[in-house]
Amino acid sequence: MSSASEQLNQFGWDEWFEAKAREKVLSGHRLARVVAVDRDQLLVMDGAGEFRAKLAGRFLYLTEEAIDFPCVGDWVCIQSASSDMFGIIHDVIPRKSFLRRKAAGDAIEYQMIAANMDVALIVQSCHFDFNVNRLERYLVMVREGHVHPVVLLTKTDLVSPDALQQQIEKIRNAGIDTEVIALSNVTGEGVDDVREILQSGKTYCFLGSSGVGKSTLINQLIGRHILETKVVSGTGEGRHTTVRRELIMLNNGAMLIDNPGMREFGILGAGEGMGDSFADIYELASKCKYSDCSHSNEPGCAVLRAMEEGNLHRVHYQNFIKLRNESEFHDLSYLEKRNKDKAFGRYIKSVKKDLGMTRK
Ligand SMILES: Nc1nc2c(ncn2[C@@H]2O[C@H](COP(=O)(O)OP(=O)(O)OP(=O)(O)O)[C@@H](O)[C@H]2O)c(=O)[nH]1
Ligand SMILES: [Mg+2]
Ligand SMILES: [Zn+2]
Repeated sequence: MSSASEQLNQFGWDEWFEAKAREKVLSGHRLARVVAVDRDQLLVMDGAGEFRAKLAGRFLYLTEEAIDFPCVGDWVCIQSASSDMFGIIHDVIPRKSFLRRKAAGDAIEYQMIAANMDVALIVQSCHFDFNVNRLERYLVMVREGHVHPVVLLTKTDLVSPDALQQQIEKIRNAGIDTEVIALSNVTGEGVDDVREILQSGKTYCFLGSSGVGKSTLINQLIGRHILETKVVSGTGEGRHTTVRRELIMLNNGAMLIDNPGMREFGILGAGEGMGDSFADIYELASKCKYSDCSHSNEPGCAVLRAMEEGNLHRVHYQNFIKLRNESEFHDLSYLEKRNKDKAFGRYIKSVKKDLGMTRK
């Protein structure tokens, strides 16, 4: 390996990439790793530091698939004169591993989450967010991308040791033998166990629903409050605190990527994965007057009635609504479909009216 690439080892560069890069890197180009992507601007880093870069016109012209554009964690070939404001990215080095999800919509199109990750930390809160089906689907996605999974169960301070034990048993009973670390960002219990798995030169990606404590944990690992976190409101409007992915380097040399909570998690079918935690609510929902009842204010809503009559706990209900709003239920394609249906309905109505077909 050349001395220039040796400098890159600290960022995860190794013989594998070296072999792949041989034909790609032209003289006058250098290698850098993508730290963040902001529309057409990228932040990259190499041994000399961080700098901004843009895609070369030829690369833009030749690249058709969304997944072939550089994402966080990618290695890219850059041409940069020291006086230039922006480096120019000419190529992306093949990916050793990747995390991707299905883009919203019916077409099978993927969106990159991050590239060249060593470990995916799949985060679930053991307080209401816990769901084995969803965990399994994350595991499928992670393994498919050749990334090593570790499961983190957060907020152990909010459940009894028995409840936590039962959740771990559920995971094992489902045949999942992945390492599980239980932790609380409040008491600090388990945080050192996470710290222990973080190795210099390796890259770790945090995945999981909004509000489970990903950014809070990363702040603890950094030892400084650099990521924004937010108090989860009772009803949780599904506004995400983390909106941007960025590669962060820890003092010990490990690299981390925070992620916005997954709203429309592509590998899930609509509503799948929520079933076992909220079977009682689905049972009630089947008795609502309207089949598309949102259980928020509709007349004849069996869920709201059960709550008024004291047969359904308000906190359980609120968690259902919160998770549902965050889940693929309310992803773009779903909203789009619904709005289109509504718009079409209005159109039909207006046509009927014009034709004098509406009954008084
Ligand atoms: N009780 C308790 N609260 C926690 C714990 N970890 C995080 N929280 C709280 O949960 C809320 C959400 O935490 P975040 O770190 O913003 O969650 P996130 O996973 O980054 O959420 P997004 O950025 O929206 O994906 C904050 O109010 C945290 O203080 C924990 O272990 N126990
Ligand atoms: Mg966050
Ligand atoms: Zn209802």
